[in-house]
Amino acid sequence: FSSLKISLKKSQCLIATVVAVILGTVLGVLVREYSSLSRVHKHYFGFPGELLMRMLKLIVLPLIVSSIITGVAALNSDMSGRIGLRVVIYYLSTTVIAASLGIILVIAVKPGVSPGADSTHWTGLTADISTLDTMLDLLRNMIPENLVQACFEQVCFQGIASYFHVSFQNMTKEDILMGSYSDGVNILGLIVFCLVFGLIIGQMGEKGRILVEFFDALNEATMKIVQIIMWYMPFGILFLIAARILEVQDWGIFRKLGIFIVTVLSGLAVHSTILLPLLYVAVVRKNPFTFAWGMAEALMTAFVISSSSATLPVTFRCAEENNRIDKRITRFMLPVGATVNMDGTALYEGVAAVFVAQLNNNSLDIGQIVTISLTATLGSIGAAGIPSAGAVTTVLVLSAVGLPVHDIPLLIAVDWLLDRFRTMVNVLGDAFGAGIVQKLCEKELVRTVTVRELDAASSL
Ligand code: DAS
Repeated sequence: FSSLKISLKKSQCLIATVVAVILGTVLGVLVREYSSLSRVHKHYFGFPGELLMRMLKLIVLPLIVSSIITGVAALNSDMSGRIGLRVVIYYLSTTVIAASLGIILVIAVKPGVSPGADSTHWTGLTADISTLDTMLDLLRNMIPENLVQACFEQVCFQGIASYFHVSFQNMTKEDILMGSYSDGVNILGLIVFCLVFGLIIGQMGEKGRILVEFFDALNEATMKIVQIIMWYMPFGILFLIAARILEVQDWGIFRKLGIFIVTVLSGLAVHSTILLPLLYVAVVRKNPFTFAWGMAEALMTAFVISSSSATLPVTFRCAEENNRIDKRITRFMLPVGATVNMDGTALYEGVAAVFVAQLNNNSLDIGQIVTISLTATLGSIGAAGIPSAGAVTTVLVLSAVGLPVHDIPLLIAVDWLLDRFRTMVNVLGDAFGAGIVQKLCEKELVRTVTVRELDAASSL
């Protein structure tokens, strides 16, 4: 019933978002074609959308910090280290594969490149000095000197600066590589810190409990704020789209957006119908499509409500009743997976970042491509299992490589559709993961049962 209630609420959100995109488009075209408004007045159209972008940027940091720490701290709660290690290896490997697949596809398809334009959008594997600096910068920024200053002053400021005052084109490549680019990458330091911090407090037992509960509460409060932002989103989107249409110099943007959607959906299809099933067959030696069919109800729920977390009750039931997965695996993996294992989101963020670079004629070197795949992976870990979380953390990926965020409204305009498919793939990845880890940990599970039975017997 709770999923149904959320479905109805989600449908209201969905309808409002689609109506906002349509109205924003109509408003933008009408003002652009038939009004004598001056450029200054047209600029005010963007103000409600500007507020939405500031809200999204504001919520990125608390969302990532609380989501990662809460999700990772649970990794050590009641599962042996060996099982937890396999879970982490599965989560990270499938998410990196998804992000890499998305980047390969978007570089091949080039949805953001105008016809006939120079399509060499990345400088290939030449490890010149700037690429080496980029890689060193990447490692250096994983250990920021001052966490608070590194994130609030540079990531937020950098994002807002590039959105509102310093347009991307005005920056020189040196700025991007050595200045704002390296500033933007500091978010990686925050995410790495949260991963380590979450693992440590998860192992501290009673002493760490107060911290785990604090970040759990922070995560819940943050998700409630995101829900509020989601209700404002249609209003903000309407004016964002209208303002973006007023700025559009090249109507080919809609053709590019269409190709972007096809690129994302193709990547999600390849990942969910080829890569994940192959991994499942390789380990479990059973028919992956029978397994996926057993998850059908959860996948449909995920499509309708666009939230991995809200789908959890259905995911549990499908995994345990239809696919016979051990409760000790599902109770641990599915809630954590819904928070930190998001293959669909990682793939989307990789595609979206390169798409924005193509739209702005920005050439990416191998260091920035690696940064995008890494940040898309880490950003998906930080995205919560709620509607449009992936759109929020895409801001993070763009900031990490110094890309402008003024194209986010275009991505948000189609997010109501892409989010559904991303969420389906996220839920499917979590379910396949539970099946695979169960197979890999058969011995531990049997041994745990035996030990538990022995304890029970001896206590009689
Ligand atoms: N809607 C998110 C989820 O619940 C996915 C996303 O926004 O990318 O998994």
